[in-house]
Amino acid sequence: MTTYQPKPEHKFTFGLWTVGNRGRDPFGAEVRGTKTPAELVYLLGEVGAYGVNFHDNDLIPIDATPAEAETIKNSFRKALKDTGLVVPMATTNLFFDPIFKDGAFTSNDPKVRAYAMQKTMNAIDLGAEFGAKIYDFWGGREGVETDSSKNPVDAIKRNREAMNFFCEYVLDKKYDMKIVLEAKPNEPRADIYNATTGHMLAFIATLDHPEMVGVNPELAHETMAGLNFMHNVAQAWEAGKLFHIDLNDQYPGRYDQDLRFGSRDIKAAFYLVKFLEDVGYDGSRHFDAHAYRTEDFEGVKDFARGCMRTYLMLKEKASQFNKDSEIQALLAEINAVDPMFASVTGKYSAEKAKALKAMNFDRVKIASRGLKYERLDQLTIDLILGDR
Ligand code: GCO
Ligand code: MN
Ligand code: MN
Repeated sequence: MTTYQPKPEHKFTFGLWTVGNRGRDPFGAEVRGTKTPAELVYLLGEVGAYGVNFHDNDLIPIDATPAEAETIKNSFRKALKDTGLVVPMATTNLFFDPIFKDGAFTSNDPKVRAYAMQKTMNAIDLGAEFGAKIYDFWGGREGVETDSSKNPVDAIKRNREAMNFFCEYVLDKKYDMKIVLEAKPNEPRADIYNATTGHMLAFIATLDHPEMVGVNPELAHETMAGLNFMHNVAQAWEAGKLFHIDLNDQYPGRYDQDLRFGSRDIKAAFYLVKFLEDVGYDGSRHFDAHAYRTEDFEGVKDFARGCMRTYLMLKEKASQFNKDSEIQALLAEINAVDPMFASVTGKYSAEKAKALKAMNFDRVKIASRGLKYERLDQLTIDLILGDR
């Protein structure tokens, strides 16, 4: 246990809604009691987390009076001070209250859209008050059950108008804050707009302040859509848009499971951690998951510790992979550079095109070479399972 001790530099964060999750599901009631935000901060301090994130209403109930809100904020602030935890990210709950049953910014009702804007501005203020530098938008209700009800182009335009409005609001208020967009294909709506991280990247390019907006890819969400999460993260990173990440685990083709990080597909988790560590991603590693419904609050701590421990074990495996001479020799062979082709590829020129067209390729001979990926993959498995 001691070797894989989480430290602030690892930037492990949890949401109040994750460790505070009471285990309710569509078929059963809560199995755990309620803890106050301050109590959850102490719990996170005990397990060694770096930060805590919240939705406006995780901290302050939607119908709290200003005086009640002050009292809650004061005990939360004290808990942060006592534990040294920080608040790197905040977000708005735009899905729980019945008013959002047909969406928030994409609702067909202008009153609902205006209320969602007002609620979000107040929530941005609350996030800024606690030092959040990342503001997350997960549009869980921004979708439909029936396409008779809404034009998807209108939905895109409404979403865009809202995001442009909030960028200007953040600039106007001079908050040191970036916005992240979190995609999910479905659940709770039958279909959610901007269903994947790739959609979000394309959408961001159409905003008035694209430089202020990045993505918050979530492992479970992309896996629900049957996609390779690490590839999507890599594309976001390459585009300079990986500002945040939601880690958990998930079986493909199922409802949203929010399993403990690394508990389902350990190999996919390995490639993901290796990617994040190799490129030097320095944002939060946010675990957007929750403990099994079988657990009490001791089990919640086991869950939280497990997420971080698995991440750190995989981080060590990733560095072992990078130092493994047999694996590296294979990679060097696979990636060997041939100077003969370097001169005719790359950026286009008429001369290169001419030279390339004149070349002779022994197609059959080139294709007959075995690539040793079976050996490479088994070495990776050996390493993950501890036999290297
Ligand atoms: C989900 C989402 C949420 C968001 C959270 C922050 O599937 O429920 O992942 O947990 O991340 O609401 O916006
Ligand atoms: Mn999720
Ligand atoms: Mn999430």
